[in-house]
Amino acid sequence: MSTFDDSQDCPAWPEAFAQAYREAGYWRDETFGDLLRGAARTFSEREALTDGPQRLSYRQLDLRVDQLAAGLYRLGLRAGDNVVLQLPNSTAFVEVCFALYRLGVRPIFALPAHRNLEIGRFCEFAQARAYFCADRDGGFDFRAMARELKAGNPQLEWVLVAGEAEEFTALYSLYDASAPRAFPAPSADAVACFQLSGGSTGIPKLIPRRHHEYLYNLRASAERCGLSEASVYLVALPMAHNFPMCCPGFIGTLAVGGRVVLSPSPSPQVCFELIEREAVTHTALVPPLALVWLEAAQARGHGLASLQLLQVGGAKLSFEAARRVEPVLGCRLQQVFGMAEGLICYTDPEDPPQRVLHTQGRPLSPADEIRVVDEHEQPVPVGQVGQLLTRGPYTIRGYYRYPEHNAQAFTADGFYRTGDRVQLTADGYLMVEGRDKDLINRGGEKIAAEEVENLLLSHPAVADVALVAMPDAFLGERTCAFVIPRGAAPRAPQLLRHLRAQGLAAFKLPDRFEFIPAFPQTGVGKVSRKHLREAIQAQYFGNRAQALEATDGRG
Ligand code: OOB
Repeated sequence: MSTFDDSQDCPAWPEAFAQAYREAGYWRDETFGDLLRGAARTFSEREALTDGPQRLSYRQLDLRVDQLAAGLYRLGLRAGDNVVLQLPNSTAFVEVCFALYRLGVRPIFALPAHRNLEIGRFCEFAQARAYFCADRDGGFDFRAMARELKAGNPQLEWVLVAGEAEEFTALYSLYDASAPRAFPAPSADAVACFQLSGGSTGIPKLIPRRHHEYLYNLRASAERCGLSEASVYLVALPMAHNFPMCCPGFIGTLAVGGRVVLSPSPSPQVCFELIEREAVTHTALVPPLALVWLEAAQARGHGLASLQLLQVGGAKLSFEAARRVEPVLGCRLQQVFGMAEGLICYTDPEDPPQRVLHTQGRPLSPADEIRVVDEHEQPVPVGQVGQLLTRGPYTIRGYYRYPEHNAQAFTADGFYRTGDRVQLTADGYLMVEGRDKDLINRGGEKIAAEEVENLLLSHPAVADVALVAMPDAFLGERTCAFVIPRGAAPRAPQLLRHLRAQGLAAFKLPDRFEFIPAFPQTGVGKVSRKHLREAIQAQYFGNRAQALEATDGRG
């Protein structure tokens, strides 16, 4: 067993908790590598993965993962190394992911939308030794970006490309069929991978997920969602995200011997055809996509016969949309309120409509501890709204290499301050009512206001800026940047060009700019984001007088 020590950089659970979670059977002595090996033994010739015309059985997948792990080992990757993985939904993603797990090499799961700025920060912060990317995807050439990344990151030794590699290393050239190899296996309590936290201000908040706890997360989720060997799970969202990966996601499906169908796009045009052709039973979406699917199904006049359960989460699903899922798509709805840091809440497929339509579910584990607290962190009575704190067998105790932030993000006794405002019902279900943290949730994609503000501030024509959420019927929230110009007001396209030039992911570009002479202030002289939000809301709904009043600088 590998003895790589990660306890310095990745805060772990205190021993008493670890022991209790092991004794209760939540944590087992199992790694992701073991999961696939076990599944290959049990489900051998059953189909594990469907990716367009390519179909792989459990046995084939396991073998290819071994071959790739051997090639990556020969290349020089070792247990405890960090790498950045940015691949579209594809067989390559699954194979790279499990090959790394077998070696104890730790992938940082970047999203396909991330660009130079984000990827560069991950590489630098985690001292990544390798970057895995596609050749091109969605009209973007990842090799061109990799060139820039390499120039800025001397520790980045390898760029591994799925597809046409140009001067880099082709992933397919690494599959080593010569002889099976044994590697020192990582231990079950080692860090398996890093998920990303919604917001970052410059220092990425990497979420260390360990083999045993993340496996508990996905196995318990598979059970809660009723997955079995007969299930067919469609990966419509980007598979790097915690939701389609482990809640229960594609790995939860593989754990129970089901079949995973990969979609290159979440659009109904692509997904409906796949669902019908492959008899898909389960899938997961964010609310804006659920709306698009509802429209598309309504337009064609019938639902999706094979689909049993549609999971929707990542942002709040409106009651109006929730209500339409069952009649229009012909499947059950499951609301999912989760976070990459850990806690996941699900409504149950058998719950009465009252719960499925109005709540965001109840925690996955009987060992999940929930506190709903006021501004002094005192518990509020049931039925009142407060901030959600949580602790449990799959909720992290700290971010990677970020002690200053951990001191704020976690209580002294290890509860994670989620920043979400919730209300707990008498029967233990949560209703998400809003948010304390300075994060904008654009249809499930999270944007840290401060990150975008800092980049805008580096433009010479920007004296000050505040990014706030504006309500949006489709995405839930969009972003509006209130800018105090320096001299003559710049034009929005100039500022967008400035942001793009710095390599910011497109989903973080402000949807709207407002130029104002001064910010409204709070009682103590801070920028009143509340007033700005109200101003843009009023303006959006046509009440210009009120908007101007709120932004005239006196607030
Ligand atoms: C999921 O994970 P993240 O890490 O991208 O974002 C977590 C945050 C939560 O703290 C909350 O603010 C928001 O996203 N959120 C929801 C929600 N689900 C997540 N807000 C309202 N209603 C919901 N149903 O987004 C995630 C992780 C695992 C499963 C599902 C989603």
